[in-house]
Amino acid sequence: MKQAPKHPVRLERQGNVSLIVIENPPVNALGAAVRRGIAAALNAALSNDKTDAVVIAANGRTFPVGADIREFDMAPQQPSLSQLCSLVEDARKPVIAAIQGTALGGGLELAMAAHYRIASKDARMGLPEIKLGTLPGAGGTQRLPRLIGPELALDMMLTGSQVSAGIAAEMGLIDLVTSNDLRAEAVAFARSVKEPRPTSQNRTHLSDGSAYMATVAARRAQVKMELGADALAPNKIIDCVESALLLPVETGLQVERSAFEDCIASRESAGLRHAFFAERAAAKFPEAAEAKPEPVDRIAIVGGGLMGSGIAIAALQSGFAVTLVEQGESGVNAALERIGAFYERSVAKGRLSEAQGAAALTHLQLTNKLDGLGEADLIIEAVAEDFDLKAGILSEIGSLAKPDAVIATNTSYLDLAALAATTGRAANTIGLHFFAPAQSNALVEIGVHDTASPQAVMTGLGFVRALGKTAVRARVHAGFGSGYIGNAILEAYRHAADLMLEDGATPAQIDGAMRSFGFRLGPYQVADMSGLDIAYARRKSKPRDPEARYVEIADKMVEQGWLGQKSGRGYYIYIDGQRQGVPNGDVLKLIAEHRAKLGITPRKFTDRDIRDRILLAIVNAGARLLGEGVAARPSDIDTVMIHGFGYPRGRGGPMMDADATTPSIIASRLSILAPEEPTLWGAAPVLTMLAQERQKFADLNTA
Ligand code: 3H9
Repeated sequence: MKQAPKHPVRLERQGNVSLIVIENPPVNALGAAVRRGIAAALNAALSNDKTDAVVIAANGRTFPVGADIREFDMAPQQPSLSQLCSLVEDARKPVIAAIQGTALGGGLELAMAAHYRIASKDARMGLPEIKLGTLPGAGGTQRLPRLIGPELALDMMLTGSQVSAGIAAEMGLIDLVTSNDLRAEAVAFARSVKEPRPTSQNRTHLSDGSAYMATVAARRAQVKMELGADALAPNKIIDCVESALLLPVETGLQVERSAFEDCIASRESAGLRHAFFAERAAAKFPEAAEAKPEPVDRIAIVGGGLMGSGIAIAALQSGFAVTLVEQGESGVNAALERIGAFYERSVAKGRLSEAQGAAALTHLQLTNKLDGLGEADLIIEAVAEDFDLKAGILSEIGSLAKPDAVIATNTSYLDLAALAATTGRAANTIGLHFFAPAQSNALVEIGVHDTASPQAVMTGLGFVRALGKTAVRARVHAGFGSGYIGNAILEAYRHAADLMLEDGATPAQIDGAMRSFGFRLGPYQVADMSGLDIAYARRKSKPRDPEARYVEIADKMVEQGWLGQKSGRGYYIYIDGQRQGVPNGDVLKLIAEHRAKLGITPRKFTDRDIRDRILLAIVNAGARLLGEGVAARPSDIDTVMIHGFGYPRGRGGPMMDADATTPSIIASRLSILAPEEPTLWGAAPVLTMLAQERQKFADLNTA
């Protein structure tokens, strides 16, 4: 974020109304200088005899979106946001908040402390603190239930979701919604009100104490059941809302303050805040200094399999016109069926109206001819992972695309630079590595090879962001690892798991250990879901590392036709097409025979051993990617793992976890394991360097 301006708050006058105008781009976060500025301006306005009312407004795209999150780890500075809100509420002249954009967190709390609220028609508001592992700490838990009642207040705070100005007005949160000039309307409104109206004195929703307590009790039971009694922020939010009824407001604010501090001090909040900034750092590509994204309206996708269809759906959902090219009539029909099924499911589940589903499909053009490619601004090749096949298609795309079109390949492990060369316009060609299922997975790695132009890279980035997905830049150069960040880490993860499988653990035990760590699924559940044949084909197409221990269990399973969910049988058995499997006894037999053949006496791994080994493997692979320059920052690896693989967000990602353990302890644990399998456990040079220098991965992060 840019340096805060020196004077981020101005006091203006329009006749008998004083305007406190906040200007702290880009999002008017309420940092210390802003809080001091608002307090000083308020005092000045209140002591000015010519002022009868005060409007708090903001310049730029939005009313404040909250406290400045970066200050949470710093020493507190006066006035706190809570103190500032009390100052506003206690003002003896009416204070009106004029809201545009998104009033979030502390921004909405400031507005709730004002006596009246007026909002632009397209404004939105919410209290998203729970997404950062904390709660509204500037009076929000005390004022919101007073304004809209406990039920709706708990809904907003426990989900962190936003409501529109119109809905907020219906709830009683907003006094007036306007389509006219907000500032002028706020000044007129200020002139029309005579008295302050402190929110803390509003008892409308507190009068029926037993109904209030029944709501609180029901929510407490629900949170306990769904999230557990030790889910910190949700349970504390409920405690605070209960205090709003039971305690005088000053005491309620103290309860809230201490709950907020407990939450901020938690590991989970630190992880969630790290993840927030990591995502934003990942969006900063060095190419931005040299180029801007070109507009993309029409895209074409060549290959309508699972991946190509998923990309098409993601693009249609974001309003792009899509041409999808498949082979022959049967290919076209299969792709149409796949995409149609998605829209049918979405309509059936109420996510889309029938009209929306039908409208999206009107932007889809399915064809078995490549000649429509000439109109596309961006062409994505998404055919099977076979170099010759991809090279052939890419060279055709290169000859048909318009001169300034960007060409992308969805390859995940083939040589990106070599594929780019086949188009005859390597500079315009990049990698767009979507993760399955592409319609819903939030991550896309942008593959940048040596000769890719900044223009093409930035256009790819613009497209990914327009899909609402998180982009991470991967510097893909020949000869290094698997190319992309996600694949390299997944390989190390799976290798660590497979070694334990061969040496004594069971698939269910490994999966269970990783679920208890916070992954939604363990590695063997994921393998069953993705299809064992896909990884098999990849293994067979790649040269083997003669130094590495090769675990043949998965190959033997594929050779028996056990392909995972799609064949009803993999590491688990799926009875009657069910998604939840039961352990496959035949696999356990196969593993036992395999161990006996190799002369391996099975040994015990505790869940902790399993988690430790897998995390060590992930962190070491991450450190290697940093050394090779594939990943630019440790936080990019965290972002890939959270979005691409479901690493628990509250932990902030593996590199943040590694910092909590410290790189030197990680390096010494690796040195103990290294003799077992040097290719996996040999410490990456970056890790060794950090351990020697007593540094952390965070020291390598750049904004
Ligand atoms: C809170 O309020 C606690 C209080 O209850 C109690 C206090 C005592 N602080 O996302 P973008 C930066 S907790 C600091 O790319 P968009 C962001 O890092 C807070 N910085 O834009 C980025 O910087 P850079 C509750 C912030 O248009 C730049 O602004 N509020 C903050 O895609 C642009 O952000 C929230 O949790 C912040 N609060 O989305 C809201 N917010 O340019 C968090 C943003 O250097 N923010 N930045 O990369 C958001 O959800 C999105 O940023 C928002 C805009 C929707 C506002």
